[in-house]
Amino acid sequence: LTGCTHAIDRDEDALSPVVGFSQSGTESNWRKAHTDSIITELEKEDYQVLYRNGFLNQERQIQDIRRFIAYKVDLIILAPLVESGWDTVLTEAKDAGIPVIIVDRNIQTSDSDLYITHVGPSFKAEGSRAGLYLSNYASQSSESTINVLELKGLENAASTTLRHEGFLETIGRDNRIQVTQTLQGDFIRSKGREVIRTALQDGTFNAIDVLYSHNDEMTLGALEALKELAPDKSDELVIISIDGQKDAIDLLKKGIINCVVECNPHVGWYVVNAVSRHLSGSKIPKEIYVPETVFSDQGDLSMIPTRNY
Ligand code: GYE
Repeated sequence: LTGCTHAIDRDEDALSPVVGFSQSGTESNWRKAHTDSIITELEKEDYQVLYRNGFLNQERQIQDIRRFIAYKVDLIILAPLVESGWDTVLTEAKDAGIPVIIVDRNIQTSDSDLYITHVGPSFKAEGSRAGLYLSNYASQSSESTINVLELKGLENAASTTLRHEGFLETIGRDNRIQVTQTLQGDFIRSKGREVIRTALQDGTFNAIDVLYSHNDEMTLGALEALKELAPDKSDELVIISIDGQKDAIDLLKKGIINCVVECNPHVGWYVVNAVSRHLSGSKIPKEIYVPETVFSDQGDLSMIPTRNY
């Protein structure tokens, strides 16, 4: 199989099972930590891993899955870029008798038998945790309105839709909090920087009190734009971010970011556990959530474990 970092010659009688892993991309340190965690834990358990990077392109991921099917892997792990559009290729995997485990973002499908389980965060809970930080903040504030700019991740990605839903549900308890502006940053730092720069230039950013950003990369981009065009604004702005990359935690410690909702990339152990249990014939739950927490200026920042991503 060409292009795999872990390419091997397929020996059908080999004892260790072969797992094909289609990752959506390499857009953030979070994503790289997620990839490393899965590959490291699989290899620890002697699985042979075929890794493919989808370069943020669903068509490429579909082709990668087809390669895995042609190669007759024992199991496929898919970290899907977007929610929909997987039915055809997953039906091909099913017809070939190859089980599929979804990791990170969820998929939407008409046939839930097309995958064994989903292993990843509860994105809705992450959105609620972000909203909870803000409604607690609001309860201590005497402002009559709190205007939020929501910087969203990629459209049609579960981590975007559910982080949005969970947040809205939670802030709805306090009608002073309103999302007055929504921008799309696709989870990419440069895109976050561009859209915030435009909002600063056209003046729409002036009325914003809170930045709720769906990931750290976009938050870092937004902060670059603020530094360039409105250096004082970031002091008064409440900034809520998601992931927990090292750079964001450092800015939380400096008092620039107020809250970082953790999204846990260290899912490898959970994924391998699901793979092994499935391959040994055990039934596994359809949804496996990984543990996550929240870091904020309301907590003890010295307790945050050292970040390696
Ligand atoms: O938050 C972000 C990455 O889907 C959980 O994707 C993932 C998100 C993560 O681009 O950094």
